[in-house]
Amino acid sequence: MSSTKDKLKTNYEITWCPGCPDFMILESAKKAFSDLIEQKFCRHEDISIVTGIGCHAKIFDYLNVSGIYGLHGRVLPTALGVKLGNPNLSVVGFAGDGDTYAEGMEHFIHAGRYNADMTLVVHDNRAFSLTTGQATPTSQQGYKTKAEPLGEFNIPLNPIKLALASGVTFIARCNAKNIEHTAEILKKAIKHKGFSFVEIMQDCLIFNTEINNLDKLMHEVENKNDMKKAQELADEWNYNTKTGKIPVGVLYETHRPTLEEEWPQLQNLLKKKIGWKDLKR
Ligand SMILES: Cc1ncc(C[n+]2csc(CCOP(=O)(O)OP(=O)(O)O)c2C)c(N)n1
Ligand SMILES: [Mg+2]
Repeated sequence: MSSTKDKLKTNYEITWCPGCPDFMILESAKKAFSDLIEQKFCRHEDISIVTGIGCHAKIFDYLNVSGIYGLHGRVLPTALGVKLGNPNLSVVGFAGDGDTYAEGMEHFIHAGRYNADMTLVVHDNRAFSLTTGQATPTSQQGYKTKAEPLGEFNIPLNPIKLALASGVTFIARCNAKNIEHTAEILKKAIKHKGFSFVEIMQDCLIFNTEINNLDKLMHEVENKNDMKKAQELADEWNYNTKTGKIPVGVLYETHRPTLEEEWPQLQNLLKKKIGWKDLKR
């Protein structure tokens, strides 16, 4: 008999570059989903994923769960549509750094404000990798690409600071290479009631290689409800250097009413349970 985790596999040929940390994120996601199913937090059919377009988005083909393979930059509005259609689902978006912080930036800010009960996982390899490595908002200054042969001039964005400013109620960062830790963080994020954001630091073996292997700078933290501490943690690293300290773990968690709780029609949908059992309450 196959295990819960085996049931999350598909038979598609995996076309990521050999050794890409996307394999590790896939493993973490399978572990997190199977643990949540086994703990009866949700059923296999209650999980719905949405992806963007990019290397990261191929995860859609490799996870045997329902969902929508979306458009570049539009993971969050699509995920929100799924959530509004059936608020009993555990909705998880897998997006790229280009996807989220460039093409989809406006959605990121508003997702924080709305606080719908769903999760965004960003595979942050600090490059538009599928389209051969152009600089994204989290690429370091000086990053030379075919499109920017003189090097990236602009300062990088710090998505953790932006998430804090946008009202995101769960903010975590992890290292793709640490599968166990990433799976634990993903479980916490999915269990969090409200919008959760997981920034996964991911090496790209082909393009922005200069910023790979920052593992030694990383240290694990756990911070809840302390905004000042969260801001200090966000400031520990500016996405521009190979020095400094990079906090990983839950950087901030707080609670405020979700979009579903504020919206009477959604309350009615939740009560109807339309074939799904709401196990969170
Ligand atoms: C609206 C739109 N703009 C641009 C593209 C071209 N495009 C497809 S994938 C991609 C890069 C994706 O980069 P990222 O989101 O960082 O994902 P990665 O490949 O690094 O995982 C781009 C620019 C597109 N498909 N749609
Ligand atoms: Mg990328």
